[in-house]
Amino acid sequence: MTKPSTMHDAIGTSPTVSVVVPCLNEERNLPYVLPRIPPDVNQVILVDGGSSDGTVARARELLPSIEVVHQTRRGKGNALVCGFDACTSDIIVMLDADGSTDPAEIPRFVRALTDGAEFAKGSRFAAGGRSEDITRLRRLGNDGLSLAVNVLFGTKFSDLCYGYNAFWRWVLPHLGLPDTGLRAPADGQMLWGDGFEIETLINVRAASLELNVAEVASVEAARLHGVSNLSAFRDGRRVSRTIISEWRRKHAVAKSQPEPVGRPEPVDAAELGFSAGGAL
Ligand SMILES: Nc1nc2c(ncn2[C@@H]2O[C@H](COP(=O)(O)OP(=O)(O)OP(=O)(O)O)[C@@H](O)[C@H]2O)c(=O)[nH]1
Ligand SMILES: [Mg+2]
Repeated sequence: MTKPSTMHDAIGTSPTVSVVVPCLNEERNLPYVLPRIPPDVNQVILVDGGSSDGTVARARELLPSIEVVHQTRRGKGNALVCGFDACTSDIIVMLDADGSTDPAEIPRFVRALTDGAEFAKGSRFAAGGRSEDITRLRRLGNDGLSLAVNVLFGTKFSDLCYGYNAFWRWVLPHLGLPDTGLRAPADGQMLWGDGFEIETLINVRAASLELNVAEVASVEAARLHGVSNLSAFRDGRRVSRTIISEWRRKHAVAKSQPEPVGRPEPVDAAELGFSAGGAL
Protein backbone atom coordinates (compact mmCIF):
# COMPACT_ATOMS: atom_id res chain seq x y z
CA MET A 1 0.00 0.00 0.00
CA THR A 2 1.21 3.51 -0.78
CA LYS A 3 0.97 6.46 1.59
CA PRO A 4 -2.45 8.17 1.41
CA SER A 5 -2.40 11.50 -0.38
CA THR A 6 -4.75 14.40 -0.22
CA MET A 7 -7.14 13.40 -2.93
CA HIS A 8 -7.76 16.82 -4.39
CA ASP A 9 -4.03 17.58 -4.46
CA ALA A 10 -3.62 14.37 -6.43
CA ILE A 11 -6.41 14.95 -8.93
CA GLY A 12 -6.68 18.74 -8.97
CA THR A 13 -10.50 18.74 -9.03
CA SER A 14 -13.14 18.96 -6.36
CA PRO A 15 -16.31 16.93 -6.79
CA THR A 16 -17.52 15.66 -3.41
CA VAL A 17 -16.87 11.99 -2.65
CA SER A 18 -18.65 9.41 -0.46
CA VAL A 19 -17.00 6.09 0.39
CA VAL A 20 -19.15 3.08 1.30
CA VAL A 21 -17.46 0.36 3.39
CA PRO A 22 -19.46 -2.85 3.97
CA CYS A 23 -18.28 -4.58 7.15
CA LEU A 24 -18.92 -7.94 8.71
CA ASN A 25 -16.61 -8.58 11.66
CA GLU A 26 -13.71 -6.48 10.44
CA GLU A 27 -12.61 -4.95 13.78
CA ARG A 28 -9.00 -6.09 13.36
CA ASN A 29 -8.71 -4.86 9.78
CA LEU A 30 -10.22 -1.39 10.20
CA PRO A 31 -7.02 0.17 11.65
CA TYR A 32 -5.33 -0.56 8.32
CA VAL A 33 -8.19 0.78 6.24
CA LEU A 34 -9.99 3.79 7.75
CA PRO A 35 -6.89 5.93 8.52
CA ARG A 36 -5.77 5.47 4.93
CA ILE A 37 -8.87 7.06 3.43
CA PRO A 38 -7.76 10.43 2.00
CA PRO A 39 -8.72 13.13 4.51
CA ASP A 40 -10.62 15.20 1.97
CA VAL A 41 -13.17 12.46 1.24
CA ASN A 42 -16.43 14.13 2.28
CA GLN A 43 -18.39 11.20 3.69
CA VAL A 44 -17.42 7.72 4.89
CA ILE A 45 -20.28 5.30 5.48
CA LEU A 46 -19.73 2.00 7.27
CA VAL A 47 -22.49 -0.50 6.63
CA ASP A 48 -22.58 -3.04 9.40
CA GLY A 49 -23.95 -6.51 8.78
CA GLY A 50 -24.63 -7.24 12.45
CA SER A 51 -20.96 -7.79 13.37
CA SER A 52 -20.44 -9.71 16.59
CA ASP A 53 -16.99 -8.21 17.23
CA GLY A 54 -16.26 -4.55 18.02
CA THR A 55 -16.41 -3.37 14.38
CA VAL A 56 -18.68 -0.37 14.96
CA ALA A 57 -16.96 0.86 18.15
CA ARG A 58 -13.51 0.49 16.56
CA ALA A 59 -14.62 2.38 13.46
CA ARG A 60 -15.95 5.29 15.55
CA GLU A 61 -12.72 5.37 17.53
CA LEU A 62 -10.59 5.45 14.37
CA LEU A 63 -12.77 7.89 12.42
CA PRO A 64 -15.18 9.85 14.63
CA SER A 65 -16.90 11.38 11.59
CA ILE A 66 -17.84 7.97 10.18
CA GLU A 67 -21.56 7.40 9.54
CA VAL A 68 -22.80 3.97 10.56
CA VAL A 69 -25.69 2.40 8.68
CA HIS A 70 -27.25 -0.94 9.63
CA GLN A 71 -28.24 -3.05 6.66
CA THR A 72 -31.86 -4.12 6.23
CA ARG A 73 -31.30 -7.73 5.16
CA ARG A 74 -28.15 -9.82 4.89
CA GLY A 75 -25.37 -10.06 2.31
CA LYS A 76 -22.73 -7.71 0.88
CA GLY A 77 -25.08 -6.61 -1.90
CA ASN A 78 -27.76 -5.41 0.50
CA ALA A 79 -25.07 -3.71 2.61
CA LEU A 80 -23.77 -1.77 -0.39
CA VAL A 81 -27.21 -0.61 -1.52
CA CYS A 82 -28.08 0.54 2.04
CA GLY A 83 -24.82 2.50 2.00
CA PHE A 84 -25.46 3.99 -1.47
CA ASP A 85 -28.89 5.21 -0.30
CA ALA A 86 -27.20 7.19 2.50
CA CYS A 87 -24.65 8.86 0.18
CA THR A 88 -24.92 12.59 -0.40
CA SER A 89 -21.81 13.32 -2.51
CA ASP A 90 -21.31 13.66 -6.28
CA ILE A 91 -19.28 10.44 -6.44
CA ILE A 92 -19.73 7.08 -4.69
CA VAL A 93 -16.75 4.75 -4.11
CA MET A 94 -17.10 1.10 -2.96
CA LEU A 95 -14.31 -0.02 -0.61
CA ASP A 96 -13.81 -3.35 1.21
CA ALA A 97 -12.86 -3.36 4.90
CA ASP A 98 -10.55 -6.37 4.98
CA GLY A 99 -7.44 -4.48 3.83
CA SER A 100 -7.53 -5.88 0.29
CA THR A 101 -8.59 -2.67 -1.46
CA ASP A 102 -6.20 0.24 -0.90
CA PRO A 103 -7.92 3.55 0.00
CA ALA A 104 -4.89 5.35 -1.43
CA GLU A 105 -6.21 4.35 -4.89
CA ILE A 106 -9.42 6.37 -4.40
CA PRO A 107 -8.03 9.46 -6.21
CA ARG A 108 -7.40 7.33 -9.31
CA PHE A 109 -11.04 6.24 -9.41
CA VAL A 110 -12.17 9.83 -8.93
CA ARG A 111 -9.81 10.99 -11.65
CA ALA A 112 -11.26 8.46 -14.11
CA LEU A 113 -14.71 9.92 -13.42
CA THR A 114 -13.64 13.56 -13.67
CA ASP A 115 -11.84 12.66 -16.90
CA GLY A 116 -15.19 11.70 -18.42
CA ALA A 117 -16.11 8.18 -17.30
CA GLU A 118 -19.57 7.59 -15.85
CA PHE A 119 -18.53 4.37 -14.13
CA ALA A 120 -14.96 3.58 -12.97
CA LYS A 121 -14.40 -0.16 -12.75
CA GLY A 122 -11.44 -1.44 -10.76
CA SER A 123 -9.41 -4.17 -12.44
CA ARG A 124 -6.71 -6.39 -10.99
CA PHE A 125 -5.86 -7.59 -14.48
CA ALA A 126 -5.55 -4.32 -16.40
CA ALA A 127 -1.96 -3.18 -17.01
CA GLY A 128 -0.53 -2.05 -13.67
CA GLY A 129 -2.97 -4.05 -11.54
CA ARG A 130 -2.52 -7.39 -9.77
CA SER A 131 -3.90 -9.53 -6.97
CA GLU A 132 -2.11 -11.04 -4.02
CA ASP A 133 -5.38 -12.51 -2.83
CA ILE A 134 -7.07 -14.40 -5.67
CA THR A 135 -6.83 -18.20 -5.76
CA ARG A 136 -6.37 -20.18 -8.98
CA LEU A 137 -9.95 -21.44 -8.79
CA ARG A 138 -11.37 -17.95 -8.33
CA ARG A 139 -9.18 -16.60 -11.15
CA LEU A 140 -10.48 -19.31 -13.47
CA GLY A 141 -14.08 -18.59 -12.48
CA ASN A 142 -13.62 -14.85 -12.81
CA ASP A 143 -12.03 -15.20 -16.27
CA GLY A 144 -14.87 -17.45 -17.46
CA LEU A 145 -17.57 -15.14 -16.12
CA SER A 146 -15.84 -12.04 -17.54
CA LEU A 147 -15.68 -13.74 -20.95
CA ALA A 148 -19.38 -14.68 -20.78
CA VAL A 149 -20.37 -11.09 -20.00
CA ASN A 150 -18.08 -9.69 -22.70
CA VAL A 151 -19.62 -11.98 -25.32
CA LEU A 152 -23.23 -11.49 -24.23
CA PHE A 153 -23.10 -7.74 -23.54
CA GLY A 154 -20.38 -6.58 -25.94
CA THR A 155 -18.24 -5.32 -23.06
CA LYS A 156 -14.48 -5.45 -22.50
CA PHE A 157 -14.30 -6.15 -18.77
CA SER A 158 -10.98 -7.63 -17.70
CA ASP A 159 -12.15 -8.30 -14.12
CA LEU A 160 -15.89 -8.74 -13.72
CA CYS A 161 -16.05 -9.80 -10.07
CA TYR A 162 -13.85 -7.15 -8.41
CA GLY A 163 -15.55 -5.02 -5.78
CA TYR A 164 -13.50 -1.81 -6.05
CA ASN A 165 -15.58 0.53 -8.24
CA ALA A 166 -16.82 4.12 -8.29
CA PHE A 167 -19.57 6.02 -10.09
CA TRP A 168 -21.34 9.36 -10.23
CA ARG A 169 -24.26 9.37 -7.80
CA TRP A 170 -26.68 10.39 -10.57
CA VAL A 171 -26.14 6.92 -12.05
CA LEU A 172 -27.59 5.21 -8.94
CA PRO A 173 -31.34 5.41 -9.68
CA HIS A 174 -30.73 4.11 -13.23
CA LEU A 175 -29.10 0.93 -11.89
CA GLY A 176 -32.42 -0.26 -10.41
CA LEU A 177 -30.73 -2.06 -7.50
CA PRO A 178 -32.78 -4.20 -5.07
CA ASP A 179 -35.15 -2.21 -2.86
CA THR A 180 -33.70 -2.06 0.66
CA GLY A 181 -37.22 -1.73 2.09
CA LEU A 182 -38.29 -5.25 1.04
CA ARG A 183 -38.57 -7.89 3.75
CA ALA A 184 -35.97 -10.67 3.89
CA PRO A 185 -37.43 -14.02 2.72
CA ALA A 186 -38.88 -15.98 5.65
CA ASP A 187 -36.89 -19.10 4.67
CA GLY A 188 -33.59 -17.33 5.40
CA GLN A 189 -32.58 -17.21 1.71
CA MET A 190 -30.90 -14.11 0.36
CA LEU A 191 -32.87 -11.90 -2.04
CA TRP A 192 -31.51 -11.69 -5.55
CA GLY A 193 -28.80 -9.00 -5.69
CA ASP A 194 -28.18 -9.08 -1.95
CA GLY A 195 -25.12 -11.34 -2.17
CA PHE A 196 -21.72 -11.15 -3.85
CA GLU A 197 -23.47 -11.04 -7.25
CA ILE A 198 -23.99 -7.31 -6.62
CA GLU A 199 -20.81 -6.28 -8.45
CA THR A 200 -21.80 -8.28 -11.52
CA LEU A 201 -25.30 -6.82 -11.39
CA ILE A 202 -23.92 -3.28 -11.24
CA ASN A 203 -21.32 -3.88 -13.97
CA VAL A 204 -23.77 -5.50 -16.35
CA ARG A 205 -26.40 -2.82 -15.78
CA ALA A 206 -23.76 -0.13 -16.40
CA ALA A 207 -23.05 -1.87 -19.71
CA SER A 208 -26.75 -2.24 -20.59
CA LEU A 209 -27.28 1.45 -19.87
CA GLU A 210 -24.39 2.15 -22.26
CA LEU A 211 -22.58 4.15 -19.64
CA ASN A 212 -19.07 5.29 -20.41
CA VAL A 213 -17.05 2.75 -18.39
CA ALA A 214 -13.31 3.19 -17.67
CA GLU A 215 -11.20 0.47 -16.11
CA VAL A 216 -8.86 1.55 -13.32
CA ALA A 217 -5.86 -0.69 -12.62
CA SER A 218 -5.88 -1.76 -8.98
CA VAL A 219 -3.65 -3.82 -6.70
CA GLU A 220 -5.56 -6.20 -4.44
CA ALA A 221 -3.75 -7.18 -1.26
CA ALA A 222 -4.47 -10.33 0.70
CA ARG A 223 -7.17 -10.10 3.40
CA LEU A 224 -5.25 -9.09 6.55
CA HIS A 225 -7.19 -10.87 9.32
CA GLY A 226 -10.22 -13.10 9.48
CA VAL A 227 -11.85 -15.29 6.88
CA SER A 228 -13.53 -14.56 3.60
CA ASN A 229 -17.32 -14.50 3.44
CA LEU A 230 -17.27 -15.62 -0.20
CA SER A 231 -17.73 -19.21 -1.38
CA ALA A 232 -16.39 -19.77 -4.91
CA PHE A 233 -19.06 -22.32 -5.90
CA ARG A 234 -22.13 -20.87 -4.15
CA ASP A 235 -21.35 -17.29 -5.17
CA GLY A 236 -20.11 -18.32 -8.62
CA ARG A 237 -23.52 -19.89 -9.24
CA ARG A 238 -25.27 -16.71 -8.09
CA VAL A 239 -23.09 -14.65 -10.45
CA SER A 240 -23.84 -17.03 -13.39
CA ARG A 241 -27.58 -16.80 -12.75
CA THR A 242 -27.31 -13.02 -12.57
CA ILE A 243 -25.62 -12.91 -15.98
CA ILE A 244 -28.35 -15.05 -17.54
CA SER A 245 -31.24 -13.14 -15.98
CA GLU A 246 -29.67 -9.78 -16.90
CA TRP A 247 -29.24 -10.94 -20.50
CA ARG A 248 -32.93 -11.88 -20.62
CA ARG A 249 -33.85 -8.56 -19.00
CA LYS A 250 -31.78 -6.63 -21.52
CA HIS A 251 -33.59 -8.29 -24.42
CA ALA A 252 -37.00 -7.77 -22.83
CA VAL A 253 -36.21 -4.09 -22.26
CA ALA A 254 -34.85 -3.72 -25.81
CA LYS A 255 -38.17 -4.99 -27.19
CA SER A 256 -40.10 -2.47 -25.13
CA GLN A 257 -37.93 0.50 -26.30
CA PRO A 258 -36.16 1.69 -23.11
CA GLU A 259 -36.08 5.28 -21.94
CA PRO A 260 -32.60 6.71 -22.55
CA VAL A 261 -30.50 7.39 -19.45
CA GLY A 262 -31.31 10.88 -18.17
CA ARG A 263 -27.84 12.32 -17.87
CA PRO A 264 -27.60 15.59 -15.95
CA GLU A 265 -27.30 18.74 -18.02
CA PRO A 266 -23.63 19.60 -18.59
CA VAL A 267 -22.55 22.03 -15.88
CA ASP A 268 -19.82 24.60 -16.14
CA ALA A 269 -16.79 22.99 -14.47
CA ALA A 270 -15.89 26.26 -12.76
CA GLU A 271 -19.34 26.33 -11.18
CA LEU A 272 -18.60 23.03 -9.47
CA GLY A 273 -15.19 24.16 -8.36
CA PHE A 274 -13.49 21.83 -10.85
CA SER A 275 -10.09 22.88 -12.11
CA ALA A 276 -9.95 20.18 -14.79
CA GLY A 277 -11.99 17.74 -16.79
CA GLY A 278 -15.46 17.84 -15.18
CA ALA A 279 -17.64 14.98 -16.32
CA LEU A 280 -21.03 16.04 -15.01
N1 LIG B 1 -22.28 -5.47 5.94
C1 LIG B 1 -21.85 -6.58 5.35
N2 LIG B 1 -20.62 -6.64 4.85
C2 LIG B 1 -20.22 -7.80 4.26
C3 LIG B 1 -21.06 -8.92 4.15
N3 LIG B 1 -20.36 -9.92 3.50
C4 LIG B 1 -19.14 -9.41 3.25
N4 LIG B 1 -19.04 -8.13 3.70
C5 LIG B 1 -17.92 -7.21 3.60
O1 LIG B 1 -17.63 -7.07 2.21
C6 LIG B 1 -16.23 -6.99 2.01
C7 LIG B 1 -15.77 -8.11 1.07
O2 LIG B 1 -16.04 -9.36 1.69
P1 LIG B 1 -14.94 -10.53 1.78
O3 LIG B 1 -15.41 -11.52 2.76
O4 LIG B 1 -13.60 -9.93 1.99
O5 LIG B 1 -15.06 -11.19 0.36
P2 LIG B 1 -13.98 -11.28 -0.75
O6 LIG B 1 -13.16 -10.03 -0.77
O7 LIG B 1 -14.67 -11.63 -2.00
O8 LIG B 1 -13.15 -12.51 -0.26
P3 LIG B 1 -11.57 -12.53 0.08
O9 LIG B 1 -10.89 -12.09 -1.17
O10 LIG B 1 -11.24 -13.91 0.44
O11 LIG B 1 -11.36 -11.55 1.20
C8 LIG B 1 -15.60 -7.03 3.39
O12 LIG B 1 -15.40 -5.72 3.84
C9 LIG B 1 -16.65 -7.74 4.24
O13 LIG B 1 -16.59 -7.40 5.61
C10 LIG B 1 -22.38 -8.83 4.68
O14 LIG B 1 -23.18 -9.74 4.62
N5 LIG B 1 -22.72 -7.64 5.26
MG1 LIG C 1 -11.89 -9.58 0.73
